[in-house]
Amino acid sequence: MNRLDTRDPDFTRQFHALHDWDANLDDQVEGRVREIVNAVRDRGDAALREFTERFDGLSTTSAADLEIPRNALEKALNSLEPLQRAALEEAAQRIRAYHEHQRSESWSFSEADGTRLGQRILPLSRVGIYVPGGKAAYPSSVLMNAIPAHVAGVQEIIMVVPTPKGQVNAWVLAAAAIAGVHRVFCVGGAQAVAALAYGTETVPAVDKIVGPGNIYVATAKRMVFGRVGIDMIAGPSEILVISDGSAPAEWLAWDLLSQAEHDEIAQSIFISWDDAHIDAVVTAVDQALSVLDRAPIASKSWADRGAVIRVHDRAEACAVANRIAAEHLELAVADPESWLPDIHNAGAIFMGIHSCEALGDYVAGPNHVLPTGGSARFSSPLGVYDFVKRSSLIQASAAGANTLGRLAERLALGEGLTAHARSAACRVTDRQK
Ligand code: HSO
Ligand code: ZN
Repeated sequence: MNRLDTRDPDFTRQFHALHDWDANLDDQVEGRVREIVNAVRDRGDAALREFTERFDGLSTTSAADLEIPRNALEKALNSLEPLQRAALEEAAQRIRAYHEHQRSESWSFSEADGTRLGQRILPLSRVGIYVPGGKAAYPSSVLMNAIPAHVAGVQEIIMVVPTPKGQVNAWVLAAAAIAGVHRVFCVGGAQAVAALAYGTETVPAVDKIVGPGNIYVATAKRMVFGRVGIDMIAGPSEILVISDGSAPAEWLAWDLLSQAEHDEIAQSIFISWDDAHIDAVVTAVDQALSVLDRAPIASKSWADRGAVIRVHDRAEACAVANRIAAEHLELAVADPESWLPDIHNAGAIFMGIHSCEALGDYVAGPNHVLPTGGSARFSSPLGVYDFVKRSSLIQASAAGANTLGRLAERLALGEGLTAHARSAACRVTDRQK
C-alpha cells in the first residue's frame, strides 16, 4: 500500500503516480478489436459464431443456438433458493422505485405571439446490455443496467453475456428475468459489441450499448460509438474513504477491501488527519486480508494501488477528494451533511458511518454503474436519462414567423447564405410576393 502525506515535499508527484492511470488504452488491442469488429460487420452471424467458438469454446450448429430461450430465464429464476430470489426481487424493486424519480417530462412554452417552443423526451427503441462473464458476472449489474432502461420505457432490451464453454450463470439469467430483459444472447467480447452495433441476421442492431466489460469490450465500444450510443467507458472500481475516526477501524477496513476484492487493479484509498486512526485502519486491513476468500486479488490491489493519505485537516481532505473524483466516496464522519457543500466530484457519496458502499452496490436503490477514473468531474451515474433522447419542438405562428423571419434573414445574409435568407423571408409579410 502507498503511504502519502500532504506535508511531504514529494506529495504531488506521488499523488499523480497514484491516479494517473488508463487501463483502457492499448494499441495492440486496438488492432485486434478492429479486425473482430469489421469481420462481424461484414460477415454477420458466420463471424459471430466463429469468434464465439474460438474465444468462449462454445460451438453452435446454427446462429439461433446463440440465443437463450425465454423459458430458460424463467427456469433460472425458479432454480434460486427462495431467500436468494426474494433478495434479488427486493433489490430490483428498490432500484426501480429509486429510478422512477429520474423520469423527466417533455415541456413546452408559448410566446405572446403564439409561437410554441419545447422539448419532447422519448425512450430509445432498443438497447443492448453487455454483461461480463466469468469472475465479473454480477446479477446486481444486470439489474442496475436493465431497470433504468425499463423505467425509461425502452421497448426492447437485448442482453449479451459470454458463456465460456456454454456455462451460464443462473443468477445472471434470473436477474435478467426480474429486470425485464427481452432477449439474451450468449456472446461476449468485441464480437458481441459489434453484433449489437451493426446487427447480424440473428442479433438485432440496437440504438445504444451499455454495460461494463474488459479492455476488448471497452475498445470495441469506443470504436462503434457514433454508429450507436454508448455509456461511459468503465475503468477499475475505486473507493475513497474519508474518516474523522467516528467509525471502528474494522468497518472501514472491510469497506476498503470491498472494492479491492473486485479486481487486482481496483483502487481503495483512505484519508484521515488522525495518525493513530490511520494506523488502526492499516492494521485492520491486514487482519481482514488474512481471512478474506478473495485475498489473492484484494491483497494485490491493496499492495499496488491502495493508499492511505494523511492530510492536515478536513478542508485538505475535501481538496484531495475533489482532485481524485472517486467513483465511490464514503464520508465516514459524524456530520456528513456539513461536508457536502465542499465535495464537488464523486460518483456516489455515502454519507455517515452506516452507509457503506456495499449497500449501494446491491440494494439501496441508486445505480452502481458510476463514473470511474476521475470522470466524476464531468459525468454522472447511469440513469433513466441515459435511455432517452430529446427532440426540440418549434412551432412558429404566422406572427412569430414574421418577426423571427426578419431576424433570420438578416443573420443569413451576414453569413452569405442566400437560400436561408429567402426561406426565412418567405414567412415575412411585407416580403411575400
Ligand atoms: N462495486 C461495483 C459494483 C458491484 N459490486 C457489483 C458488487 N457487485 C461497481 O463499482
Ligand atoms: Zn462492489
